[in-house]
Amino acid sequence: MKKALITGITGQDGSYLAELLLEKGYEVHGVKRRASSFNTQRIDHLYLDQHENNVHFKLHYGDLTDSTNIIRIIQEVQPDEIYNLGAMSHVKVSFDMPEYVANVDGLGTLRLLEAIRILGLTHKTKIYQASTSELYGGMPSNKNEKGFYDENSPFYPRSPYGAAKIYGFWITKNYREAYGMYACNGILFNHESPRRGETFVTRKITMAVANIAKNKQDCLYLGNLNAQRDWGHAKDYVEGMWRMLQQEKPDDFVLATGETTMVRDFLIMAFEEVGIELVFEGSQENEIAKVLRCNNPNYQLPLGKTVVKVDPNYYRPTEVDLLIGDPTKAKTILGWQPQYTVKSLCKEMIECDLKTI
Ligand code: NDP
Ligand code: GDR
Repeated sequence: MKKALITGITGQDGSYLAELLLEKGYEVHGVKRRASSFNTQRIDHLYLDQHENNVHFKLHYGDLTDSTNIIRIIQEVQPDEIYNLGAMSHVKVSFDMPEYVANVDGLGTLRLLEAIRILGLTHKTKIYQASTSELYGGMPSNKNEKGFYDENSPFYPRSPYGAAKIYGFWITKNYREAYGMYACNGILFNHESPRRGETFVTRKITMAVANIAKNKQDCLYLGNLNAQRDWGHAKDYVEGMWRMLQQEKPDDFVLATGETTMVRDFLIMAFEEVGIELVFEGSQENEIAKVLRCNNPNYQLPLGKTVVKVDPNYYRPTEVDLLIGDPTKAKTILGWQPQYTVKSLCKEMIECDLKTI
C-alpha cells in the first residue's frame, strides 16, 4: 500500500486530494494545525476512529514553520509521495503578513525538501509543490504567441504571496536538479468548488447570491470587478497533481482550463443561476449592480434594489489583471482533461450554497 503525506489537508485541495488517494488505495497521512476550535470540517467525513482496524487515514499535528516537527512526521510516515498544499493562500492577506507568508509558503517548502534529504529518502519520496499562476503576475508581454501563460512564460509576481511561492517553485526545481529528487511543480491556475474558502471571490459571490436570494443578506461588497481569472474545479486539479507524481520523470506542469472570465461576468452568471438579472451603474470605485428582473418565483426581490457595491478596501496594492493558462503539456503528457467549465462550476457552487444557507 502506497503512503501519501499531505500538508494543507484541511484546505480545499487537501480534502479533495485525500478523497482521491483513499479511493486509489493509498494510506493517507495529513498535517493539521492545532486550532482553538475545530478546523477539520472538509475532511471529517473521511475520519474513522483510530482504534478500528484498517484505518487508512491519519492526521498529525504540525506546522510548516517547524522543521523538527516536519522531520519527525516524515520519519514516522516514510511516505512514497508528499503533496505540499499547506500555505497562507490568500493573496490580499499576504500584503498584511508578508514575513509570515515568506516563512510558510517559501521556507516551508525548503523545510520539506531538506527533511527528505536529511532522512535519506531522496530516492524514495516523491514531492509535489503547489505552485501557482500568481507567479506570472498577469504581465501581458509575458504570454506565449497564442496569448496564454505556459511552462516557459517568464514570472513576475505581484504580491508577497507570489514572491514567497516563487521561492518554493525554484527551490523545488533546484532540489530536483541538485539531488535527483522526484520533485514537481504544478503551476495551477485558480480552482474553486463548494469547499472553497469563504473569502475567495467566487465563493464570496455564490454564498452572497444564496443569502441575497433568500433575503438573508442585503448587499454584497466586492473589490476589482474587472480582474479576469482562468477558473476550474478543484476536483479536476487534484487529479492532475496525482498524475504528475506517476510519470517516469519529474517535471513542471500548468493546469488550467484555457478560458478566462471577468469577476463581473462570474457575478452575472451566479445571479442568473437564481433567476436574477443585474444591471450595472457607475464606474470604478462607484460601481453598483441593481436587480433588473427576477425570473424565479422562489426568489423575488424588489426591482431596482442595489445588491452589489464596489468597496475599494478590497482592492490590492498591486493587482494581477488577467490570467489565462495553456494546459497543452499536461493534456499531452499526463492525459489530463478538466471535466468542468466555469458555468458548471458556478452552478454546482450555487446549488450547494442554496442547500446549506
Ligand atoms: P486553502 O487556503 O483552502 O488551504 C490551505 C491549507 O494550508 C489549509 O489546510 C491550512 O490549514 C494550511 N496551512 C496554512 N498555514 C499553514 C502552516 N503554517 N503550516 C501548515 N499548514 C498550513 O488553499 P487551497 O486548498 O485552495 O490551495 C492549496 C495549495 O495550492 C496552497 O498552497 C495554495 O497556495 C495553492 N494554490 C491554490 C490555488 C487555488 O486556486 N485554489 C491555485 C494555485 C495554487 P488551516 O485549515 O488550519 O488554515
Ligand atoms: P486570487 O483569488 O487572488 O486569484 O488567488 P481571489 O478569489 O482572492 O481573487 C480573484 C480576483 O478577484 C478580485 N476580487 C476579489 N477578491 C476577493 N478575494 N474578494 C473580493 O471581494 C474581490 N473583489 C474582486 C481580486 O482582486 C482578484 O483579482 C487565488 C488563491 O487561491 C491563490 O492561493 C492561488 O495561488 C491563485 O488563486 C491562483
